[in-house]
Amino acid sequence: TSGIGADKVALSVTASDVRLGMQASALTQAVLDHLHYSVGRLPSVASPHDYYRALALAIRDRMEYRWINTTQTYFDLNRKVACYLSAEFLMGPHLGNNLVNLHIEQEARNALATLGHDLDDILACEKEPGLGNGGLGRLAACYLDSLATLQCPAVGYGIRYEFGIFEQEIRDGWQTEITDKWLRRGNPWEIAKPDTFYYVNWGGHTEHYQDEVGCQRVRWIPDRMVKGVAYDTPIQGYGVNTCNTLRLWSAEAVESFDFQAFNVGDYYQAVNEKLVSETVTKVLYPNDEPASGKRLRLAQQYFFVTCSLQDMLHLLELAHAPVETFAERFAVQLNDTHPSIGVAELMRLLVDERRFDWDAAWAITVASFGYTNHTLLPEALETWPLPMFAELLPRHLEIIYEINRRFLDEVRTRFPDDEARVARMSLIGEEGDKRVRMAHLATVGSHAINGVAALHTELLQASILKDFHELWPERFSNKTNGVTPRRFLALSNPGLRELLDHTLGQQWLTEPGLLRKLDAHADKDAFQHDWYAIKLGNKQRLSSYIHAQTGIEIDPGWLFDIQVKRIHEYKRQHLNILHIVTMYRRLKENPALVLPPRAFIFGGKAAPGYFMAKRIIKLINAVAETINADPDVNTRMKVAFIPNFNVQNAHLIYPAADLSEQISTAGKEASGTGNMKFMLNGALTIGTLDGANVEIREEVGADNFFLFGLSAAEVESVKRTGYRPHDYVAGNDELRAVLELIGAGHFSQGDAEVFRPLVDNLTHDDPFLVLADYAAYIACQEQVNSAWQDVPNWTRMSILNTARSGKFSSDRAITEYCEDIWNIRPVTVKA
Ligand code: TH1
Repeated sequence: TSGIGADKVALSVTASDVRLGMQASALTQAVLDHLHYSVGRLPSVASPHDYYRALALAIRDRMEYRWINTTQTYFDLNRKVACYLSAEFLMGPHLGNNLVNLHIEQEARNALATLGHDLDDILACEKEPGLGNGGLGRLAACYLDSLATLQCPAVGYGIRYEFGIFEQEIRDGWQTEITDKWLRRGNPWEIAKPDTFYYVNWGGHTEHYQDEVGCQRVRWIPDRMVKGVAYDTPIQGYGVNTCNTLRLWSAEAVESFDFQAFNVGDYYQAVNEKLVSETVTKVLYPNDEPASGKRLRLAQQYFFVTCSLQDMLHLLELAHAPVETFAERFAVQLNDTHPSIGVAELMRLLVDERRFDWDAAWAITVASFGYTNHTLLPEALETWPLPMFAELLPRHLEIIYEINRRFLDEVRTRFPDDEARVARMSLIGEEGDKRVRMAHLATVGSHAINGVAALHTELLQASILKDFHELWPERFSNKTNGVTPRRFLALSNPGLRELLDHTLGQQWLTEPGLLRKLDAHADKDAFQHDWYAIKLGNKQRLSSYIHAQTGIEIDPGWLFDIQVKRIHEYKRQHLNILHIVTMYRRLKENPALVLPPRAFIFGGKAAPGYFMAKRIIKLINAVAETINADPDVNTRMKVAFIPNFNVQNAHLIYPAADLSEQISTAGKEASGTGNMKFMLNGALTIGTLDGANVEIREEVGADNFFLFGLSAAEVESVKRTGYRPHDYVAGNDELRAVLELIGAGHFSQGDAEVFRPLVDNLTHDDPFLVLADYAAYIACQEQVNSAWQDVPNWTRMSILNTARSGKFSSDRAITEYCEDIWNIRPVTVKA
C-alpha cells in the first residue's frame, strides 16, 4: 500500500491478520504466545489454569477488533443505544460461550489437543463471575447476549463487586457460606479503563441560591466523595461482528480528597478513607427478593447509576450532541427498582448541573426511562426510610418531593376529591415510619412499565400498580422473559445441538421458531431413539458430577426429577419434600408397590439470614441421607442436593432433566426462567399456573404439561375467606403421617427440635398454601409415574417441549423491548 494513510494501514489490525487467525494452528500459536508474554510460564510447567488464561486472552484478542469496531460504528452513525441498568449481571463462564458465538469451538479444541490438553478440562478452570443472585441477574446476562446477537446498540451498566454471590458448601446437611473470591487469579475478560471514571458524592447538605440571571437554584454540598472506575467486558454476539460492552463500575478512593488529614500528618486517616470508599463495591447483597434496607445497598445503587448516567452525558458531549437529545440517544432500562434512583439523579444532573428548567428535564427523563418490575412480593418492594435517605442523598430527597408534589397535583386533577388515592400513589409512604417508595418513583419517571410474564403483568396492573395503570394505561405492557439458546442449549447440550443442526440446519439458534419443525419427527422411532440416547448421555454426565460432589450414586436410567432455584418458601421446595416422604412411607408400608425409580435432585442457595430456607436445605439433606441409606427404598428412590448451584453446574443440570419442578404458589413467581431452560432441553414440567408456566403450558399444549394446584385467583380467595392449614392435616391421614414423621425426628436421628419450626409453620400458618396444594400435587405426581412408563410417549412429549420452546428465546423478548419500548433498530457492524 502507498499514498495517503499508508502508515495507518500498516499499523491497523485486521481480522485476517495471521496472529488473529481463527484456524487451529493460529490459535495454538496465540496460546503459546500468551503463555509466554502474558502468563509468564513455560508450556512444560504451565497448569491447566495457566492454559485457561492463555486461551481466554487469545480469544479476547479475537473479539477486540470487532469490539472496537462496534463501538466506533455506533458512534459514527449516532445510533440510539439501549442502556440496561442492573445491580446484577450473572454472566456465567465466558470462555465456552465466546467460543460458541465466534464459531471456533472445534478449532480451540484442536489447538489445545495439539498442546496436550482437553478443552473441557480447560473450560472447567474458569471461575464464573457470580455477580447476581438468580433469575434477575441471569436475565440481564441473557438480554446482553440477545442484544449483541440481534446487532442492537446496547451497553450493560452495573457494579463490579469484588465478592459475588457466596459459594455454598454443605456441612452436616446445613448450608455454609464461603466468600466468593472470583478475582483472586485475575480476570482475563475485563479491560480496566482507569481514565474513564466519574465522581460520586454523598451526604452533606443543600444550599438554595439565586443565579446570575435571577433563577432559584440549588447547590449540593456533599461531605464525602468516591470515584467510580470503568471495567469493560466484551459481549460477543452469535455469528455476527457485533461485540457490545458490559461496563461495570468499581469504587476507588479519590486521591487527596482527604488532603487535609494527609497534610496534618494523619496518614492513617487518609488510608482509612480509601478503605471506606472501596467498601461501596465490595460485596453483592445475597438476598434474592427480600429488600435489604441497608444504607450501603442504597449507596451501591446510587454509585453505579450516577456513574452510568454521567457516562451517557459524556458520550453525548463527545458526539457534540446537545443534552436536549438525550432521550433520542439513550433508552435507559431499569432492571427492577434497584437503579430507580436514576430518575432523581438524571433530574439533578439536568436541573442543577446543566441548568435545565424543570419541565424540560422531566420530559427528557420520562422519555428516557423504562421500568421492569420483577416481583409483587411485598417484602421485596424497596422502600427507604426518610432519615437514611436524607442523610445519604439530601438533594435527591428534595427532588423526589418536587416530583411528588407535581405528580400528586396531576392525580388530584384527574381524580378530584380522592385523597385516599393520593395517599396510595404518593412517592412517600406514610404507614408507620415515612419511606420513599422506589417502585412509585420508577413508575412515575418512566414512559413504559412492564411485567415479566402475562399473568404477572395482569396482577401488577391489578394490585401494586393498579392506581398507576388507571392513570396511564398506555404506559403498561407485558414482556415475557426469555433465555438464550446459545448458552442454554448449544453450549450446555452439545449432543442435542448436533441432532438439531443435523435435523433443522443451524439457523434454529437464531430463529428458534424453526424448532417447531421437530413436531414432524416426534413420532418417529429412529428420532426418538436418538433423542433418548442424548438425554441418557446427559444424565450420565450429571450423575458423575453428583457422585463427585456428594458421593451419591444415581442410575442414569431413572427418572431425573429436578428442582433448582433459590430456596424460598414461595417456591415450595418443601412441597417437593412432602411428596418424597409420602413415597418413602408408601414403599416402607408396602414393599411390593410398583413405583418407577426416580432421582429427586435439588440445588439452590438460601439467603444467609433466611431461617426457614436454611432449614429446608437441612431437611432435604436429612431426608436424602435416610432414604439413600435404606435398602428397602433406595433401589427405587434417591435424593441428592447439589451444592453451590451456579451457572457453571447449571450447564450440566438442565440438559439432564426429565421432569422440571415449577411448583410455586400461584401468583408469587413473577415469571421464572429456569422453567424455560428445562423446557428448551426437553424436560416435561410439573407446575402450577404461575408466572411463565402459564405460557409454557399454552405453547406445549395441556396434554404435555403436568398441571396441579390452586390458581392465583383461588389462592387469593382462600386467603380472603380465612385459610386454615390444620383442616388439611385433619382431613388427610397420609399428610398427617408425613408431617408427624418429619416432626418426630425420623430424619434427624430422633431430634424432634430441628424440623419443628418447619412443621409448625406449615400446620399453623402456611403462608404459601403448601398443604392446600398437597393432595393435588401427589395425584399429579402419580400421573407423571404412569406417563414415564410409556417410554415412546414420554420421549414424544419431551421432543414437543423443545419443539415449542421458541417463544422463550431471549431474542423474542429483546425484539419486543426494542420495538415497543426502546425504539432501537439493529445496525450491521462491518467485518
Ligand atoms: C426474579 C423473579 O423472582 C423471577 O420470577 C423472575 O423470573 C426473575 O426475577 C427475572 O424476571 C427476581 N429476582 C429478584 C432479585 C432481587 C429483588 C427482586 C427480584 S424478583 C434482589
